[in-house]
Amino acid sequence: MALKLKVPNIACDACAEKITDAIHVMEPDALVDVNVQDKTVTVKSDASEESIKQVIVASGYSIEGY
Ligand SMILES: [Cu+2]
Repeated sequence: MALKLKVPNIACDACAEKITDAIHVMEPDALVDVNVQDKTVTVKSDASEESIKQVIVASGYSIEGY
């Protein structure tokens, strides 16, 4: 499943790294692409959409429309 999320409070590469690491703790095989410019997170994994969103929120970020 590929999921593209808008995460408005991504500000820099450290944010991208933090989100990527958090997702990988839950789902080591997930393909995570964070675009700092566009403030988007694209995730390809077998994890549910809900669980990925929860990991991002638990890391201190907000998801548009969630
Ligand atoms: Cu940052």
